[in-house]
Amino acid sequence: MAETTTFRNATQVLEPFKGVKKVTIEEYFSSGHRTCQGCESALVMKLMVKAAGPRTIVLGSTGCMYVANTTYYSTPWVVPWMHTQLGSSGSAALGTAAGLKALMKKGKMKAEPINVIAFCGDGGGADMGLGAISATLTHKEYNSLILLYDNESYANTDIQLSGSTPYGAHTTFSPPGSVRRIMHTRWKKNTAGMLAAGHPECRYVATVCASYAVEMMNRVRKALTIGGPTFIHSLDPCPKGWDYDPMLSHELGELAIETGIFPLYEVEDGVVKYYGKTKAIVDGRKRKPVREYLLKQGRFAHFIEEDLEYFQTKVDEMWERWEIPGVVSFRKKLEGGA
Ligand SMILES: Cc1ncc(C[n+]2csc(CCOP(=O)(O)OP(=O)(O)O)c2C)c(N)n1
Ligand code: SF4
Ligand SMILES: [Mg+2]
Repeated sequence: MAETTTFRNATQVLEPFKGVKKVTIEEYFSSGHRTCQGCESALVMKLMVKAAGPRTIVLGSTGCMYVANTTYYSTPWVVPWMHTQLGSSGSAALGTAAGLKALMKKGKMKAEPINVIAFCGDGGGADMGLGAISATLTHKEYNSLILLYDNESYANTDIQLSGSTPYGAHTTFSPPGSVRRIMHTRWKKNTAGMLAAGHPECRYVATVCASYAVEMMNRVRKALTIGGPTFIHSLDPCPKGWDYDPMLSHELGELAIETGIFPLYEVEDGVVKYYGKTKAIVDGRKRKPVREYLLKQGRFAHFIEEDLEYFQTKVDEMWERWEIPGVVSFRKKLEGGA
């Protein structure tokens, strides 16, 4: 069989949606799941696969988006889907992309571009599966998207803290006590920045939030169109783990961006581009105080004034002292100082 462009890394051409009215109506993640009311990660699944379209294979590592989406004999996935082990989203993406390419090359299946998306949670991606994701991002000959849905805990096993859990949050591994109030003292891992900086041949890394649905879907479309392995990090409010009324999910996503806690950006061929409300901040709009975001969530209910101030100082540092604000955490030298 003659070689076609498919074997040279052809991808589907997925033009960006030009506004919400242009978004396609078909759903590929529909009813049949049992995630919590207000679960943003479920919305991320729905938008992710809506953006990708029907010629897509979804692979998902263990976590809420596996367990709550696969009740016996019931599934919300309209496209082919497979579960993979907790730390394996990277390996599953690479293996599937390579397998498809080999089958098409041997003429065992029709040669056409098929999207391969592997998702993982923060536990499965930012912690346990980081090595496999890193390996996949170096294999530029295979097209795949790894999407990390970050609900900031190991949620499925009852909200244990992960490397992505914010400073001071109350989780089952960090309950505030009367002797020690703040049990989790580490700052959140900068996963997207780390993966972008560490994989110079990966053509596309982006951060997204489903509170900005069209912008989010367009980043998924770009990641699938550009070619090679790509990575998207999505911040997902989780009513159960973050302890808030489910009706606040959308608002909390917005506040995470408006306070500057979770910057929205894309790194395309090594060039950083901020977008949405984050771009407005970079262009001079004042960031909202972090307390507006933190105090809406029960996981920070034990915070006293000094904790809020510490959190604010750390976010200020991200914007004022990081070499690339909100993206790369190398510190700029202070004028006249160290
Ligand atoms: C190797 C391995 N260790 C532990 C588990 C138990 N386990 C299942 S889901 C899960 C939590 C995963 O957290 P995350 O990736 O953040 O996804 P979430 O549950 O938050 O959606 C854990 C620890 C497992 N399935 N496999
Ligand atoms: S625990 Fe959080 S991530 Fe898991 S299903 Fe519920 S809201 Fe979604
Ligand atoms: Mg998680």
